[in-house]
Amino acid sequence: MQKGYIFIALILLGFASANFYEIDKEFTLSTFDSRAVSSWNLVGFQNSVTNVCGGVSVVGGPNVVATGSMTKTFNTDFDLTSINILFDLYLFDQWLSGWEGGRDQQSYFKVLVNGKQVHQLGSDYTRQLHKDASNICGQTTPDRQTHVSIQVPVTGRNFTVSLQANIAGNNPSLASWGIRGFYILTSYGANNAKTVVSELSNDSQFDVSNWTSSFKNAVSSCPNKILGGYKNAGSGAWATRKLTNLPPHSFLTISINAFFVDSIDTNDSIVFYVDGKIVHEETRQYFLSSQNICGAGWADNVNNKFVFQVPHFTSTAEFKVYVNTDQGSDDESFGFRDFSVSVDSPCPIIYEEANQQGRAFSFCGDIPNLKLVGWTKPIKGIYVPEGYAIKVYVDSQFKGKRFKVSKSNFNLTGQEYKLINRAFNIDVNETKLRRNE
Ligand SMILES: *[C@@H]1O[C@H](CO)[C@@H](O)[C@H](O)[C@H]1NC(C)=O
Ligand SMILES: *[C@@H]1O[C@H](CO)[C@@H](O)[C@H](O)[C@H]1NC(C)=O
Ligand SMILES: *[C@@H]1O[C@H](CO)[C@@H](O)[C@H](O)[C@H]1NC(C)=O
Ligand SMILES: *[C@@H]1O[C@H](CO)[C@@H](O)[C@H](O)[C@H]1NC(C)=O
Ligand SMILES: *[C@@H]1O[C@H](CO)[C@@H](O)[C@H](O)[C@H]1NC(C)=O
Ligand SMILES: *[C@@H]1O[C@H](CO)[C@@H](O)[C@H](O)[C@H]1NC(C)=O
Ligand SMILES: [Ca+2]
Ligand SMILES: [Ca+2]
Ligand SMILES: [Ca+2]
Repeated sequence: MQKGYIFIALILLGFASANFYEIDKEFTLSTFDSRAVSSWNLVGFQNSVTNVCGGVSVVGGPNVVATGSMTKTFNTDFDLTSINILFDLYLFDQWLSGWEGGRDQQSYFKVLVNGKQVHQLGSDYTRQLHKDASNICGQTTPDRQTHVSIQVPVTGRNFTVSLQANIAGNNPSLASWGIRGFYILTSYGANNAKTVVSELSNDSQFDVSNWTSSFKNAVSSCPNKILGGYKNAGSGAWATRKLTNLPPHSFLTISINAFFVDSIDTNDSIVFYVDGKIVHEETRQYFLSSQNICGAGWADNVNNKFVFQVPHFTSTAEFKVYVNTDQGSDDESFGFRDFSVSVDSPCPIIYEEANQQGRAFSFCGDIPNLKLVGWTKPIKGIYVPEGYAIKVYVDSQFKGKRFKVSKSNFNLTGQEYKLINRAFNIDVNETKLRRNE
C-alpha cells in the first residue's frame, strides 16, 4: 500500500504537458508539517495541524480536526472548463457507529467548489468492506483510507475548493479526518486523448459480454438499461471489466453513469477500483434531488455521471465496481451504463521488460532518480509521447554529450540501450546486455 502511494506521488512530479496541466500538487512528500498547509484557510483545526499516520504525514487527523474545513482559492492564467480533484482521504476512528449515545447518522465529509457541494461521503461505514480495516492512527479502532477523484465543471480563471466535515460529536480525539496527496489537474492545449472503450449506452445494442459480475450481468431498466440495478446488484455485488491492449499512456480517464436505486442509506457506499486500488468511493448523492424512477417504491438517484482520472501505464487494466451496501437487492441496489475509457499519454514511460512488459514508470520534467522509487534493473523499453523528445545526457548531473530520444522504442538494444540506461544512472554494459542481465 505504502509503496504504491509513493510511486503515484512521484509520477506526477513536475507535471505539465500538452493535454494536462497540474494546477496544484500538495501534501505529497512522505513527511511535512503545518507549514505545508499555510496557504489554506483552516477552520476548526487544533494543535499541530498535521499528524504522522502509518509512517506518512496527513493534514488533519486525530486530535486535530473533527468538524472543520480547509479552503483555498486557485488561480490560473487561462480559461478553465473543468478541473479534476484527486486526493487520499482518511476517516479516523469512531466516525461512525455507536458512540456518544448511538449511531451517528449526521457525519459527512464534503467537497465544495465555489461554494457548491460536489461530493459527499456519509457516515457509518459499517459495511463489509470497512469492517476489516486496520488501525492506522489515533485510537486503536480501525481507520478507513479511501480515495476521492472527481471532475467538476469550472469556468473562469479562478475557483475555490473547500474540504469540510461535519461530525456530530465534534471531538477530534474520537473521530477525525485527514488528507494527503492532493492534486488538481485540468485539460489544457492539444487533446490527444484516445477513446478505447465506449459501451453500455445504446439500449437496442446493450452488449454486456465484456463484463464479469456476481449477478451474471443481469440488466434492468431505469428507465434506460443499466447493468445491475433492481433485484440484481445488492449488498456485496461486484462487476469487473478487463481492458487489454491499451496503447501507451500515462493516464486513464474512466467515466460511468451511476444509478442509486431505492433505499440506499448514507452509511452505504459504492467503491470503484482500478487494478485493485480504490480510485473513488461514492455514497448516494443525497444532496441532489431524487424521485422514484425504477425498482421498488423508494426514490432513486439516477444519471450521476462520474469521471475518474488515474495515473496508469501498463497495457492492461481492470476496472471494478463494488456495491458496499447491506440490504437485499429488492431494497437497495446499484446499476450503471455509459461506460467509457480514454487514455492520455502526456508523459514518457520507461519499462523494465521489452514490449511494454514488467514494471513501468512514468515521469515528466527532469529525469528522475530511479533509486528513490526502488528501480534498479536496466530499462528495456521507453515510450516517448508524439511530438515530444527527451534530452539525454551521457554524464550525470545533466552534463556531457547530449542526444535526443524522440521515438518510442519498446525493445532497446545496442547503443541506445546503453545511453538511455546511463542517462538514468543505471549501469549496463555490453557483457550484461548480451547476457540479458
Ligand atoms: C477571479 O477572477 C475574476 C475574473 O475572472 C477576478 O475579477 C477576481 O478578482 C479573481 N479573484 C481572485 C480571488 O483572484
Ligand atoms: C443503437 O443500436 C441500434 C441497433 O444496432 C442502431 O440501429 C442505432 O443506430 C444505435 N443508436 C445509436 C445512437 O448509436
Ligand atoms: C469485447 O472485447 C472484444 C475483445 O477485446 C472486442 O473485440 C469487442 O468489441 C468488445 N465488445 C464490446 C461490446 O466492447
Ligand atoms: C444504516 O443507516 C440506516 C438508515 O439510517 C439504518 O436504518 C441502519 O441501521 C444503518 N446500519 C447500520 C449497520 O448502522
Ligand atoms: C529485441 O530485439 C532483439 C534484436 O533485434 C531481438 O533479438 C529480440 O528478440 C527482441 N526482443 C523482444 C522481446 O522482442
Ligand atoms: C560489464 O559487466 C560485467 C558483468 O557484470 C563485468 O564483469 C564487467 O567488468 C563490466 N565491464 C565494464 C567495462 O564495466
Ligand atoms: Ca485508529
Ligand atoms: Ca443500507
Ligand atoms: Ca425506486
